[in-house]
Amino acid sequence: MINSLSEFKVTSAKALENPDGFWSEVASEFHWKSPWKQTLDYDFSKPEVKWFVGGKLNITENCLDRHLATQPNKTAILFEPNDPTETAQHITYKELHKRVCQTANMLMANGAKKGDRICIYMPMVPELAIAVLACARIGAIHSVVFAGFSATALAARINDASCSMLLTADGGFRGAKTIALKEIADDALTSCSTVNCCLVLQRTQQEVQWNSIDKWWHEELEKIDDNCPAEVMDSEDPLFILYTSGSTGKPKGMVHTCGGYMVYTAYTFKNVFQCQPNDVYWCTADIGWITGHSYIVYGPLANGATTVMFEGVPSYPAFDRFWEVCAKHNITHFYTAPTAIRALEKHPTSLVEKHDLSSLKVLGSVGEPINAEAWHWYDKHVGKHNCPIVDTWWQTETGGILISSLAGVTPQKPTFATLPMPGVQTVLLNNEGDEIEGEGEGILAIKHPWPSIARTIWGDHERYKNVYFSAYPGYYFPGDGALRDAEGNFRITGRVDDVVIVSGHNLGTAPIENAINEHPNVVESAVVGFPHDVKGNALHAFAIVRSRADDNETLKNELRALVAKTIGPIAKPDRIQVVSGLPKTRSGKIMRRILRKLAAGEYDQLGDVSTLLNPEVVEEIKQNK
Ligand code: 7RM
Repeated sequence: MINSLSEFKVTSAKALENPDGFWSEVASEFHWKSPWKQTLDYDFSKPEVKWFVGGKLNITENCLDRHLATQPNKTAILFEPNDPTETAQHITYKELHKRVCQTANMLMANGAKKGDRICIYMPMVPELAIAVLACARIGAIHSVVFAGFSATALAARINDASCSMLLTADGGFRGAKTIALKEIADDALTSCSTVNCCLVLQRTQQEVQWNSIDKWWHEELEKIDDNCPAEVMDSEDPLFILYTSGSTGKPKGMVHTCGGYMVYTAYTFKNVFQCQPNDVYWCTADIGWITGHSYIVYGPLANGATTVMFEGVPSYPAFDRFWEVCAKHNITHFYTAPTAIRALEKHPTSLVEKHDLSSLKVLGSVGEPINAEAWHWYDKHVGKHNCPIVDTWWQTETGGILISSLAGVTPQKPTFATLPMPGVQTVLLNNEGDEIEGEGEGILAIKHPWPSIARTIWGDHERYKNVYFSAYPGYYFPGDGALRDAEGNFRITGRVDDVVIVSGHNLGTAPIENAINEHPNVVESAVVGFPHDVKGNALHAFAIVRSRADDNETLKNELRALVAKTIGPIAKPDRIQVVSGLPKTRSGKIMRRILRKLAAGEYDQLGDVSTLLNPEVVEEIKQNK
């Protein structure tokens, strides 16, 4: 663990000078079934990246078996249920190991084998983490789909990866609501021919329909023993697929591999959060997102930490639930998203003050740029000016944190993610693709691979190349803009492509437009983000319709319902505006830049609209808002 600023500087310099030597030293701390022959083999022009080539391992031995000798009775997963009156569960490393092995055997008994894709559509209960690890144990590739997604979105992801199995639950508790997961899954499976087994966990006990491929999880487990040797995996064998939205309607199945992902998530967890042996670490994300994969499951467990899994929401039963849970479990590390902070900031600070937060040592932020107001509120009311805040910048594609301060070790700067991790070579580019030196603002790019970079997009390597390696040859292009101060600290300014971060959820505007266009009365649509004080960004949809009614409320409701059904409720636009045309270039490309300014009400910053094919629509859009 890096313990001082000078050690950080020395480590970063060493990693820059000799990346292979640096990462091979980091990787040697893990349990490998056989050593790698070459540390790194890469060519960004292909693109191809391989780490720890020829090495054999199983990530679950590093997350579980390794700790059995030293700390079998330490809590691995601390589960806090949605309902605060339901008892929390402390699952020890020994018990977790046993349950993962048993579940792995259950998967195999139902036909799963190495290389199969298994879709996981589950609530935030321990069995979700166990299922993820059970897949990894047997070398099946997990594809977790967030339990807030619709049947259509679930089916698209199952079909894209040709999953042979689905793991789900009867339902899920989320605040005052229950979500009928099995019903949604049934709906999805009517269009998924590759799935031949569906294992159903009992969580809510609600009534469910039963199909020939369905089996109850608890009944299957009864017949299963808990001896399950870990499958031998190659470093570069896929560990999981996780979908993220892109600028076309089709989600991108990012593929992460076993060796590099393990080394990098474990290394960054250790150094960014600086967790000590008796600490209790809580990341409030859902395992359905990369943050949950890397920093609820794999990173903390690889370090033998205690990781909290929370089933509920920040507002249930009241807006002090986060603080109540912090006090109840003596949380030392609290990692959440700016959107949650902004939502909680709206409520009286007495809700924070009524709980004893003195156990807190480190706070974290992830998912979008944290604005100054939220940063200071977090620092003052939650951290009592006594906890370093790590603002961690990274992506589904990067697997782990690339830019962040190290808690209490390197300096923090409000609204800045600060410095890259050792071994991460971040640069700023101008529009021509030239590197900007020193202070400046531009496009963020990375010029050397780190171990957990996604290796491909499932089934579409060409798209992987086009999206991440073509805009600026020789660099990985994340799609974010950034500015850099004189000390080298980065502040991420936001997306430079058509992805909008709404409440920390990465939403592609294209699939939302596709959903809206499904409506028989819609001719064309464009969706853009605009700044929102709680969600960070919200969506504004512009729609051209065939026939205009005096009152468009019915249409707008239908469009929102269509989006909710196709993508999920989080993608519903806050505003829908019926327009007679969309501003377009002469070649017919929608000028989203102008729509973004219009949605933000920044009429004086539209720039020159005279080159448009139809400048008159800009005036119309301004008038009828
Ligand atoms: C981890 C995660 C990725 C996008 C990324 C950024 C934005 C994430 C920060 C941030 C500013 C941060 N993965 N983003 N973290 N922007 N500061 N600390 O969120 O794939 O879902 O989203 O999120 O735009 O490209 S993600």
